[in-house]
Amino acid sequence: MSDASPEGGQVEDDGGITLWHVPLSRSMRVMWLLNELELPFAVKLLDITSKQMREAEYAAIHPVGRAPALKVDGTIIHESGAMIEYLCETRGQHLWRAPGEEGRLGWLDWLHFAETIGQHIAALTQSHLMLRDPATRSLTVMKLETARLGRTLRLVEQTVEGQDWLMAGGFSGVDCAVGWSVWTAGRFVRLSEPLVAYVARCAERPAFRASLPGADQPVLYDRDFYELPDG
Ligand SMILES: N[C@@H](CCC(=O)N[C@@H](CS)C(=O)NCC(=O)O)C(=O)O
Repeated sequence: MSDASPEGGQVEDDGGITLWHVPLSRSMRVMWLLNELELPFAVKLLDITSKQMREAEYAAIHPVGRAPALKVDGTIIHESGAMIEYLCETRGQHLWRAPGEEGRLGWLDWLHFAETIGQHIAALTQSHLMLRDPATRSLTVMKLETARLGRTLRLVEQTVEGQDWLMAGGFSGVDCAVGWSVWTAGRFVRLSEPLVAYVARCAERPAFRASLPGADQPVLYDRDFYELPDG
């Protein structure tokens, strides 16, 4: 489905879809949805552990140096939630809730709630992975962010206790957004039983599996679980 290329960089507008992607990061949300929709797309792999995302070539795509970036319909966009909404709106209406349609407000709420979870994941990723010298980490902040991440998951938990997917009507685009967040949160907090079951349902989907990194790809996370340091 995807045409993976090892480096980020400017692409000509050939009318196709291109995803700039850090394997396992938020860009996986978008890759998962593209795979659910069986859309052809090109992938530009980025290595978050190198300086690549700060260099001029990628700055031409994403001046802030983050992932994902998506070129679609001749425009490059920079927010995974916007990518999910636009792809559903233009190419996957069965996974969307259009304005005026039943469930619209709930769908929109979940799409953005994915980032409420995501901000705590980002803080913990920074502490556990990016700050390599333990002396630069704050245990207080790490504990606080872990507790706050766990708390955000309660909203998902109380929903997926009673139904398989976030929307009562079945799997939709917001499961790609929130599902990635819950799956990744599980690297930092112990997930409750309903959340483990929800993540397992997500991970069983062929499109999810097709979005996992290949063996040789640089990945954001190299452990299944990051314990809080003692103290
Ligand atoms: N809200 C943005 C967040 C993008 C973002 O911060 N992505 C992370 C990877 S998950 C990143 O690029 N981090 C690199 C950095 O912060 O320098 C989205 O969902 O697209």
